[in-house]
Formats: sequence, structure tokens, C-alpha cells
Amino acid sequence: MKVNIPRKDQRSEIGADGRPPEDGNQDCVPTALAAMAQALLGRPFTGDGFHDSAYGQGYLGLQNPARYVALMAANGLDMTYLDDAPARLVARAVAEINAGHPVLLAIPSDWGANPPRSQFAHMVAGCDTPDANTLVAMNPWGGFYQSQPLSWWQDRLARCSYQGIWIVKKGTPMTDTSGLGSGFAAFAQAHSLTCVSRDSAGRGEHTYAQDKGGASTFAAFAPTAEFPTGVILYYNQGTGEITPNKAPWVAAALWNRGEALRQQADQAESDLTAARQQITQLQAQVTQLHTQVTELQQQLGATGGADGNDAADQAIKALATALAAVKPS
Ligand SMILES: [Ca+2]
Repeated sequence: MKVNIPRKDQRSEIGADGRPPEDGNQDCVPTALAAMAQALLGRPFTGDGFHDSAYGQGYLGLQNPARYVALMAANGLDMTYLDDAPARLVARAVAEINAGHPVLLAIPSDWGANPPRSQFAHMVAGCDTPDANTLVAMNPWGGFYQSQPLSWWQDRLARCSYQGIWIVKKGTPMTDTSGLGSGFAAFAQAHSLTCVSRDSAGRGEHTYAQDKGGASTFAAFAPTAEFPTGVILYYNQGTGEITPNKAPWVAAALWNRGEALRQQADQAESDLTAARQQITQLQAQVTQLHTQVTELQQQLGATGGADGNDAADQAIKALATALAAVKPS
């Protein structure tokens, strides 16, 4: 098999909470993605565990693959959405599977009917191409390998209410040039978020926070139905984790701001101390000059009058008067 996707049954697999899936009939998306993550990362994941992470324990209903982009990114997996003509989607799926990248495929929920008529989509994990005309997917409805000709997949993709495929691969979702990871950008796109923050240089829509664990990027987004008061998303560059409104990181950002102000105050005080030292030195020099002038005056008082050097005497006295006005304080 090109991608070693394990069989998983969306309706019976026990999740991380130790219970059967409460949304098992609708867990095709998280179960297919959990199987992909398990194949790519070599450690266990469950559909219900994914369901509970993305939608919350107890959620019942349909699930959107886009809601799993952040969760997959947090595990170092990149999900790329592609919509195109069904023939091109199948060709791309084959190419990706051959490259070792599983592909989330959407088919009508009554995929076995001829023709299928269901308006509900079912998601499976494309994982193998045993020959040039066959694609195999792990179907989580019961958990079996579904092997069909490419023409069958093309027909089912064309008839499905859900448009497009998702390509899943390992990789750090943080390699784009703007500093916002692709996982971050995909999360914002998937949640229809409009960025409202700008960095100071106007180069991007983000800024940075430092915490002891390393750098994170964050951006603010306008309110939506999902985030009625708006949201700030944090992207940890080290782990790829995306976190909405994570309070400790907000606190860290505020702490950093306070720390910067404190350092500025320290610098100002240090500058002021240096300035005061300079003033003290100048005052000492003035005092010294004053003393020298006084000595000179005394010498001139003894001999200057006799020499008739009144002009020099007056100049020195004027200087002494001026210096006397600059008193050390
Ligand atoms: Ca659960």
C-alpha cells in the first residue's frame, strides 16, 4: 500500500475519552483524518478524539474537513484543499497517493447506489493505487478498503454534494515568507476570518509575541458568527500550534510590553545619572577655575597696578564675576 492507512470504523472505535463515539454516524471526516495521521506519524489517533478536539465533546452533527486544518497543523500535518474538475481531482489524488500523501475524497453517502442520489457527502481516505486504473480508499463506514476503477471515483466525486479533495502530508505548516504559517493562513481561510491587525512596517498582518518557549505570531480578526467578539489567533512557530485567544500568551504579550517600558525607564534614569555626573564635573572645573582666577587677581593686585596693566586686570575681574555666578549647587 502506498500509504499505510489502518482500517478504522467511525461508529465503533473507542476514542480518547474511553467511550464509543457519540457522533459516530457523522464521524467519517475525523476518522479518515485520524487514520491518515496515524499512518503518517506512526502513533495512534482516533476519530472521536479528533471530533472532540475540533467540535467538542457531545457535539452531534455534520463535520467540515476545514475545521480540522488547525488540529492537523498542530500535529505537524498540512491539509491542502483543491477543487477542480472531477477527472483532474482523481488524477491529482492518484499522483499524491503515489507520492505517499493520503487524500480525503468525498463521495455520496449512498455511494453503492446506481446512480447515487444522496445529498449527503461521505469522506474516505485515499491510500493506494495498486494499478494504473485503480484507486483504493479506506472507507470508515465499518472500516474497509474500497477498491474501485478511477472512472468510478470520478463519477462519485462528480455526483457528491461536497466539492473538492484534501491532500494531507507531513510538513511544517510555517514555511511561507510572510511569517504566517500556511497552517495559520489555512485556518483563517477555513473560518472565513478577516484580518484586522497590521504589523508596524505594514508588511504583513501580524505581529510577534515572545514567551519563554519561543516566538509566536499573532493576528487579530474581525467578528464572525463563530467568533462574535472577534478573535486573536496565536501561531507557535516552534510547534505549529494554532491557538485562539490563549490567555497566558496574551499575558505574556502584555508582560513583554511592560518589560519594554521598564527597560526604557531604566535607560532614561541611567542617562540622567550620567548627565548629573557631567554637571558635577563641570561644577568642579568651574570652582577650580574660580580659585585660579582669584590667585591671579591677588598676584595682579600686588603688581598689576604698578605695571599699569589695568585692561588685563579688568578683564580678569570680569571673568571672575562671571564665574562666580556659576555656582555649584
Ligand atoms: Ca466523544
